[in-house]
Amino acid sequence: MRADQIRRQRRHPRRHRQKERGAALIMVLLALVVLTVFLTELQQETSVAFSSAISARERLKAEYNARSGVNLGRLLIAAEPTLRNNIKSSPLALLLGGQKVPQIPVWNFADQLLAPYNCADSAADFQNFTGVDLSTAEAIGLGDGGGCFELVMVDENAKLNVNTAARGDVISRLTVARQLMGLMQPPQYAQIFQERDGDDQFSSVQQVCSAIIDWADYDQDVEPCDLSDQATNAGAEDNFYQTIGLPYMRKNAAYDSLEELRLVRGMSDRFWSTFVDPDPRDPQKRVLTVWGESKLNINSANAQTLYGMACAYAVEGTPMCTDPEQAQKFLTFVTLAKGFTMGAPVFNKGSQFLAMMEGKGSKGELLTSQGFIPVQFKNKREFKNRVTTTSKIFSIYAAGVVPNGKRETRVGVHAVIDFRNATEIDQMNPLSQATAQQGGNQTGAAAQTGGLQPGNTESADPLAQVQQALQSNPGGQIIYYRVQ
Ligand SMILES: [Ca+2]
Repeated sequence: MRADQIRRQRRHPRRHRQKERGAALIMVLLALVVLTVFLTELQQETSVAFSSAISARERLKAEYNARSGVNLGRLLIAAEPTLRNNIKSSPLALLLGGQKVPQIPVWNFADQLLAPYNCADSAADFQNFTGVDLSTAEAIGLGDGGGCFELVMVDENAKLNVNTAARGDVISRLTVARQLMGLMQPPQYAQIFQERDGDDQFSSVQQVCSAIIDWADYDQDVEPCDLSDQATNAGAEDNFYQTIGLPYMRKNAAYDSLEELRLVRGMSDRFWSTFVDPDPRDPQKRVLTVWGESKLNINSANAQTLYGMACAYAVEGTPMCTDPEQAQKFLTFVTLAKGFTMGAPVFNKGSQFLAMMEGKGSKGELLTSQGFIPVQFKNKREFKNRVTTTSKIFSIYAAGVVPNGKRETRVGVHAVIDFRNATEIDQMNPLSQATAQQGGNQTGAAAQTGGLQPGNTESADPLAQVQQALQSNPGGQIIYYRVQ
């Protein structure tokens, strides 16, 4: 250091020290700024991760609540034959047709009947409504705070099944053609077929009917949807879908889902809301299905489906199928009657429905007293072959709901269950039946409902074991499953 510098330092020692102190302050401030930014970032990231973890947890909970709903719904259907057997020996049987009690539509009351297994709120409602004391029942519901499930069960046999066309035989195709024409041909719907469809094309009733059938049947021949006796072979299927520039072709195989119908020629929003699914929030109102059997359940079908079915087999020029006023009379009568009977089965067999439509019997008289002109049928035997009073395929729409503060997480599950090959609970393992009889109650049968076998199988008769192995799930088979 030079002498004059030392001298200057000695003269102003404080100024030098002050300079150094300022630098430290700036460095501390800088560090604070960096730390604050870092912390804010960290906090934001953590809270985002936390909320997404919470919502994933809630979604999972909701999905499992919905799954519980589906399984309980399956159990309810599986328990229906047991309920029916009990009713047979009660005074109620006289009201429902003596020893031939038709299938009880338990599925219409699924939400109410399964309330004790739902969340605490629903269980409390059930308790207040029925007077049943649930306080002694332990751990049967979803409890408090775990969320609830909402359940709607729909009978797929109550809808007209377009997949019948995929069976490959002429009679099945003709059946679908009849039913579709019965549904769409009445004059009140003519306007729909004069408008442009979803593909900006025009399609007549016959063309739409053919398109729906040709999509599902495996062959390459056009189904003419011509129900007159002079019907002739209409030739090969055209290449409509390619011609109008769509990136797909006719499938020539069964529909996998109802939504697939949207791809078929002639579909428009108006068509959909008139003939397929009038109210997406209420699946009971749906008219068509892809999962049912080829038989329609006349007890659970809605008014419009019954109308289509009756017109499919009525003689040409029937007033109900050509006069909108007559059609309205029928629709109103059926809707009112359904409200009045609260879903209880009305018919024991198809012939009773035919008699009513022909104006015979007490129901027929009631219908004609409303100014309804009786219907004449072309082929009664075929009609009877196409209707049933027992349903085997059901849709379960279950929604799991989990509340969290002001938010609510909701997950929907749509499952279609086929009970055609399901073993009835009463026919399950003969060993457990014997135990149930000894106990004099149904606890043995109830223990079976989960499809589980009792633990002590070692001492069982080998024949019974083989039978056990061959038994199918009493809860039916899932043929369609979709989480929404
Ligand atoms: Ca085809």
